[in-house]
Formats: sequence, C-alpha cells, structure tokens
Amino acid sequence: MGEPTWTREKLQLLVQREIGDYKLIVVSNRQPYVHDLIGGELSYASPAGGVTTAIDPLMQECGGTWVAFGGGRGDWLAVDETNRIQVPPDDPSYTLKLVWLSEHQQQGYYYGFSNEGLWPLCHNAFIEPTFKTSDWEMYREVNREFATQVLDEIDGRPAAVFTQDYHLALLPRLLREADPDIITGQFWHIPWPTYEIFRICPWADELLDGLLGNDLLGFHIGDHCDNFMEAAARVLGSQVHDEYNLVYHKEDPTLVRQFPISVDFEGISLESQSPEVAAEAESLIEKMGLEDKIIGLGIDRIDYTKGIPHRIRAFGRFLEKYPQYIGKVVFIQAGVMSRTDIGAYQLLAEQVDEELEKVNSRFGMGDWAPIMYLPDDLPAVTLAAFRRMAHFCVVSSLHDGMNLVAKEYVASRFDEDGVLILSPFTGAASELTDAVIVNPYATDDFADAICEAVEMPYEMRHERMVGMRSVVEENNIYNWAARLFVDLMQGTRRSRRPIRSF
Ligand code: GDG
Repeated sequence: MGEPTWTREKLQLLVQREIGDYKLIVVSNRQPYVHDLIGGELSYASPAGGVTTAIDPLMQECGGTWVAFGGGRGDWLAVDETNRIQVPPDDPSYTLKLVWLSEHQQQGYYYGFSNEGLWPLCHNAFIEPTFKTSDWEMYREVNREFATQVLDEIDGRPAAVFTQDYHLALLPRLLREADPDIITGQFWHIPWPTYEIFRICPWADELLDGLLGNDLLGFHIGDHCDNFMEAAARVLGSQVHDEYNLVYHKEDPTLVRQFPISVDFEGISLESQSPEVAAEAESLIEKMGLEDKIIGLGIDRIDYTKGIPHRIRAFGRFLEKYPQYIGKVVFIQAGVMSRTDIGAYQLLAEQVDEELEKVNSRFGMGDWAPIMYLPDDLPAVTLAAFRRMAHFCVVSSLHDGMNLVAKEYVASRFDEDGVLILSPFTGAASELTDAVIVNPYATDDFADAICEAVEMPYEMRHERMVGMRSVVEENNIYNWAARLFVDLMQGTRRSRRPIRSF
C-alpha cells in the first residue's frame, strides 16, 4: 500500500535502468503479433490477454527478441529470410523471430503433451491426463528446436531469457547446458499440482529438471510455489530452503516466487468509458431485448476448467428456487471455443449444450431464453460492452492459475457498481476478497450467491467494488512485469553466488 501505481512508462524506465548490456529474449508458444492472409491481403492482430500487454512494452523499450511459434496463416509471408520481423508492425522496435512446426510436431507437442497431458495434470478438474510416449518425444523435440533458435539469437552475448508457460518446461535446462551464463526465468501461468498428483506423470523428474534450469521460476500464488518445491524435494531429492524460496538442484539455485498476474487497469477502465463501448452497449441492449433485465455475465475460453456446466446448473437452480426472477434475470455466456480437436473439449461442448437445453426449455418463454449462449470469438468492444452492462459477473472455475476475466470485470467498472461472483479455486480469489466467493460444485450455495448478487443493495455493491478496484489498480499488469523483471535481473544474480555456501 502507498506505492505509486505502476504505469507502462515507469516499467519502461525500470527496464532501461536494469537491462544494461544484456539482451532480453522472451520465449512463448504464442506470438504477440499474428499475421493473417485474407484474400491475398496480409493483416495482423495482437492476441488480447495479459502476457502481451505486459511484455510488449518491456520489449519495445529494450529492443530484444521475442521467439514464438509461427501459427498465423500469413506469418511465412510477413517474415524475412531469417524468419524475423520487426514489431509492432506500425512502429517497429523489437524483433519477433518465428519458429516453424510441422502438423505432426504441433499435434504431439501442443495438443498432445501440453494440452492432453500437462493441462489436466495441473488442474483439479477430474479429467484424466493422457501421457503418450510419442507426444512426449515430440515435446522434447520442439523444446530442443526452441533452444536452438534462442541460442542462435543470443550468439554468445550476455542474455536474459524469459520463458512463458507449460509448453516449454525443458527449455531452461537446455539453455543452461549450452551456456551457464544465460540468465533464465520462467512464468508458469497455470496451477502447479500437489505432489500426490504431479508424481503420476511418467516424466515428472525430467520436467522438474528442465524447470530447475531456471534462475527464477514464477507462479501466481504461494500454494503453487509450495507444491512445486515439495515436488522438487520428493521427486528429485533437491534441497529446498523454504525461508529463501530457493531450490538447489545440480548445485544451482532456482528462486521460486509468487507473482500474481493482473490486467491493464487504467486502459480497461478508460476503454469502458469510451463512446464506442457505450454505443455498443446501447445497441446490444436493444438487439438482445435487455432493456429492463438484470444481466449476469460469463466470459471464458470454453474450457473444462472454467466450470461452465456448473454455472448453468446453478443459474437453473436459482430460477427454480427464486421464481420471482423468471423473465427478469438473464445470463449471457460469451467466449470462444478452444482446443476443439481434443476429445475432452468435444465432450464439454455437448455437456454445455445439454445443461443449456434443460434450463432454457424449462424457464424460456416463446423466443425468449434466460441464458444467451454466444460461443464466438467476439470483438473486444462487444466484450467490454457486456462487462459494462452486467449487474453481476460469474467466474466459476474448478481450478484456475489466476483468472483475468475477474480482474477485467473489476477494472471495467468505472461506475464502481456491479458484483463479482468468484470461485475460491482461482488465484484471483486470494486478492479479490470483496467478491461473493462460492464453491462452484455446491449448486445450492451457488444459486443463493446469484440471488445475493441480484439483491445486494447499492451501498454494499459500491463499497465492495471500490475495494476490489483499489486492489487491481495497485497490483496492475505493469507492477507484475516490473517485479518479475527486477527479480530476474537482480535477484538471480545475487542468489547464484553467495548463498551457495550454506
Ligand atoms: C491462463 C491461465 C491465467 C475470453 N474469451 C474471449 C476472450 N477472452 C479473454 C479474456 C481474458 C483471457 O481471454 C482469458 O484469460 P484467463 O485468465 O481467464 O484464462 P486462460 O486463457 O486459461 O489463461 C489463467 C492466465 O493464463 C494468465 O496468466 O489467469 O489462470 O489458465 O483476457 O477476456 N477474448 C476474446 N474473445 C473471446 O471470446 N477476444
């Protein structure tokens, strides 16, 4: 408390001060700018989301290189003969280097080991992980390919490499083996499971060994750090110094810290007040017949970790328990389908349809349905308008590293109104304690929480929203990036040497 709010400009000043002679390299599966080819015309888009928002300004300031998989239809046309392109396309200041992967590699590394193995392993959603040796081999191969590309980019110069997420767990070790002077940091955006769960992975030891090639490893919350350190101690026999959050493996320390990710509070708050968003909200209210309705909202990538069937069931129970709200309260569920090639996601789509049908056929009237389901990739202005219109927003994840939707809803409520219903199984629940916290599995409690949100008096909504807004405003995305960057550049340089002696 009391610290000045972090801004993009302050982050950039910090980067200038800290980076020195080091070349900064960011590595992720997804790229910050994706090129498309429509009717022979090349265009680009920047995927919405926290990571690009936070790291793009950092890269723009220090002019490093971002290495990522080239998954856009127009990427091959946009890059030069060395597979590089200067970005942002409108005002180039750093290099984006693309890595090409075959269909076969994407299948094994991305859909297979990352999303059918690691994703369910790390989330308590009761989906059994699939561990295929062929997927694992592809995961290793692709991690090696990324390492080759990163080392080529470094070319022996002093460098700090900041890796994103669970697709590239083996990369830091490969880098350290190739050049021990490279500073390595990684942020794991999803939860880290308990030892009892983690050890079912047939390659648990290799994953840990890969990640312990990092100087710094970040998770959203302390529980995930603790789970990781326990796994390192029990699977690998690593020495763990709890008081310093250090894990020693192969004589080298890894600093394991929590960095709760956030959103661009000010940007979202301002966007929400813009005339474009106001006009979009007005037009949606008219088109969707929402003039006199109390609106509930869910925005999610359609994923089995987000508790979408649970939320629909609870909304149905709410209408059953509190019939005075039939025809008065509507629920809008928006968000894009994802990973549709994977069986568990196809099953989820069927479950969602079944639950929707039950509620809408029971409580709908003529053309009118109490739940409006929009499983599309909606434009940012539409999502912003929904956030502005919604009397309450529901985030009912069964397990979630952080959940940015919760923070985006809070940031967008410049009017200091609105209620957030939040699952305790999200990282966000540790910070947003003024939300209505409810267990998504407890359908009756969940229905009551919806009723509480609908009936909450203005003074209480206002007080709680003000509380949540000050939390997100203070710990915004620039604060997250600054803390990570300082720990990467300073903390690791300190921990590498002196503490080794104890
Ligand atoms: C992982 C972790 C962690 C959603 N639907 C649409 C759309 N969105 C946007 C949201 C938000 C983002 O996507 C989703 O962020 P989440 O945090 O909810 O979830 P994951 O994708 O699972 O992300 C998570 C996060 O990494 C960051 O560390 O919080 O725990 O699982 O920004 O607004 N955006 C567009 N169309 C949609 O239909 N354009």
